[in-house]
This record gives sequence, C-alpha cells and structure tokens, in this order.
Amino acid sequence: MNTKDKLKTSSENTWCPGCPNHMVLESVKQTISKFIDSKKFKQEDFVITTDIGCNSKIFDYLNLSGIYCLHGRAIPTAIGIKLGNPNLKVLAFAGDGAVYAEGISHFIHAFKYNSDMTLILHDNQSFSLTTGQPTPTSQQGYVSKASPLGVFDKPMNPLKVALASGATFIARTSARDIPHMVEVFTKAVNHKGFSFVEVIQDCLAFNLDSNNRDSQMYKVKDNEDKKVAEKLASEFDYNSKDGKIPIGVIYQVKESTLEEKWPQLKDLLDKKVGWVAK
Ligand SMILES: Cc1ncc(C[n+]2csc(CCOP(=O)(O)OP(=O)(O)O)c2C)c(N)n1
Ligand code: SF4
Repeated sequence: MNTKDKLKTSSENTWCPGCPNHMVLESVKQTISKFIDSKKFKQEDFVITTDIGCNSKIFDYLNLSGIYCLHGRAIPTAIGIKLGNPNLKVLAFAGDGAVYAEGISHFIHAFKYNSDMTLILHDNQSFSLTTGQPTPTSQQGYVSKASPLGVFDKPMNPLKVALASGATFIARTSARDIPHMVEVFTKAVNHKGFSFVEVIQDCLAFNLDSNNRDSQMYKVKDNEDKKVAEKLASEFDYNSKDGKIPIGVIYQVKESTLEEKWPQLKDLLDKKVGWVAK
C-alpha cells in the first residue's frame, strides 16, 4: 500500500459532490505523503485538529491522530498538543466562520505565540454547514436567510489582521489548484513557527456570488518584505469581483517559536521526545 492510501479512512464522505473540499483533502494527503516518504517524519508524527464546519469533516477522511474540536477552537487545541509534545507536526483545519468570528481571539494570539504549527483556513465566505449565514469575510450585499436585506458591513481582511498581529508566515492558495496547494502546504509545514494558509474555496451551495475568482488570482514569488506583504494583503478586499488576488507565500520571516522560547519545551525539542509520565 502506498503512503497516500495509508492516509485514507473508510468513513463515508458527505461533502457535496464537486465541493472543492475534496481537492483540499487530496492536496493534504499528497503533502503529508511527501513528508513521510522522505523518511524525515512518520505518519504518527502528524496530528490534526479540526473545527466544526463542512471543512472540518476532513477529520473523518484522514487516517491521522487528532482532536475534532469545538467551533472556533481548532487553534488553541493545536497549541495545547504542541505544549504536550513539541516534536509533533500539528495541522489545524478550520473555516472562515469559525476562525474569523467565534475564534478570532485565538487567531490573533496564535501569531504572538508563534507555535510551530500550521493553520489551513478554508475561506468560502460563508457559514456553509449551517446553511450559508454570512461570516466576517462575506461580501457586502450577500443575501442569505440570516441577512435578507443583504450584508451591510465591509468584510474584514484577515491577512491584514495577521500582519498586524505579528505573523511569521502568511500564504494564500486556491482550492481549485491541487499543485499550488501542495506547494504552499509544504512550505507552510516546513516553516518554523505559526504558518497561516488561507485557501480561497468555492461553496457550491451557498454564497455562489463569491465563487469563480480564478481570473482575479495571480501567483506571487515568496516574499520576505513586510511593506510588500502589506501591499499584497490590501489587493483583495473580499468584496468585489474587481481587484487582483495574490496567491503564494505573501510573507515569511524567521522568529523564535513558542517551543524555542520556553526552556522546558526547548529541552524536549533538543532531545526529540515528549513529556514522560513519571
Ligand atoms: C460554539 C458553537 N457555535 C456555533 C455552532 C454552529 N455551527 C456549526 S458549524 C457552523 C458553521 C461553520 O462555518 P465555517 O466555519 O465557515 O465552516 P464551513 O462550514 O463553511 O466549512 C456553525 C455556525 C457550533 N456548533 N458551536
Ligand atoms: S455546503 Fe458548500 S462547503 Fe459544504 S460540502 Fe457542500 S459545497 Fe462544500
């Protein structure tokens, strides 16, 4: 059996047929398989946390250890796992509703802590599992059962929030582009620190007006300049069909991680072990 097949589970897949979450799942499997095949990591070195939402069903389809968390809590739970064993490779999966609304405080503080883990954020500009209520990144005018007159407020820009909060890695990719997702996920997992990847994802059932943004997207070179990152982050306002959407590594910088800052965790990193029960 090849490595990718070992990451499969027998759970019934309940995503809508054609949902781009299927492509995110495939990209994650390809990314993790590459790490395992390189012999630098084993399957049991990877741990996932997921939120609650359509995106988070990925928990059932990946044969990896982890915790299926409460809504908005995939990030703090992932950090808790790293505190327990800083040698694990931890990936958190969540939606825009979960992280940019209910879990926004965890998002902001995660950049400050800079724990060495990855957040994969599926942004479909909608609370899709609960039938399409607007999230903080939904565009103005979005009409849903919860916003019959359309959304009045301007969307938040999570990339600008991340930059202002001290992010050390920000990337964006498209759920329609498996090779690009694999490239970006690989760079994110390799980053030493908190890596935030926003996946622009269509939902085929809700907020259809925010779909089909391919023609707006263009690939950027890996960037380490904060001023350039601020400009790139401002290019897409999550609102209109105008404006470019840069995808790729928008910003990356090297800073001490949470695990390197705390001597107890650094000691475990150096010895390549977790806590040992006495
Ligand atoms: C504490 C709490 N608040 C609200 C909910 C209801 N809820 C479950 S899933 C969901 C929508 C998730 O939307 P999002 O995070 O954007 O993910 P998507 O379904 O779009 O992938 C909501 C509001 C919940 N389960 N728990
Ligand atoms: S409702 Fe949208 S996000 Fe959820 S599975 Fe269907 S297409 Fe995917």
